[in-house]
Amino acid sequence: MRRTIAIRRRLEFCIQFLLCSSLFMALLKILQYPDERLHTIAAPVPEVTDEIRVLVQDMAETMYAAPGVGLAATQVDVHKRVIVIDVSNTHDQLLVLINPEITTHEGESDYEEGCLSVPGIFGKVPRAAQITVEALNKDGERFTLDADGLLAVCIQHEMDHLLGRVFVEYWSRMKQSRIQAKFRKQRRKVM
Ligand code: K1U
Ligand code: ZN
Repeated sequence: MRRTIAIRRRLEFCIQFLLCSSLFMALLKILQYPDERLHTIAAPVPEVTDEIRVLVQDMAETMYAAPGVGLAATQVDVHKRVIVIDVSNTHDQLLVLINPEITTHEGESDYEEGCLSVPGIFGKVPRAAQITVEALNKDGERFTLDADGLLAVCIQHEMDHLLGRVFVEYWSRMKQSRIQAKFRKQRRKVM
């Protein structure tokens, strides 16, 4: 009997914990191409406030849940220069870039890219292979990062989002029209 009560209490604790953590977890809606709002140019963040830190937290949770390796604020309909990235397999290397600027770039890279706003579409885009980026972290401190490989490509992809540019827009008009038609058809089916 005592064992049953103990198990019940433990179960109640677990349910309460799950309820509380989901109450504080905010998964944001990711805009889907060809949504016009993806073409909005994001504004610089004048000051890294608690409101920005909440946005960063929500964006990180949304990115991990998607799952993805990056997310720009533009994709969640917030038009501020904020990016989250984690290219690690362990999901414990969150990189926050606020007001990012690329200061140097070198070489050429042709990674296969994906986008949470254009699900199921993958392809190459011309990108620099190595970059140096300057940004603010979530505490408002300025830092400089040298990046290559997937991280460099991901930073460039997310910075394009902040400029209202989606990766498929590097491709031919015909290819873009086909992708747009596919997504419009999918949306009609859902509605
Ligand atoms: O911006 C986005 O929509 C996120 C995008 C970032 C990106 C990926 C690859 C090259 C350039 C930019 C994604 O995360 S797409 C999903 C993805 O790549 C992925 C998903 C699960 C595990 C590993 C990767
Ligand atoms: Zn994207």
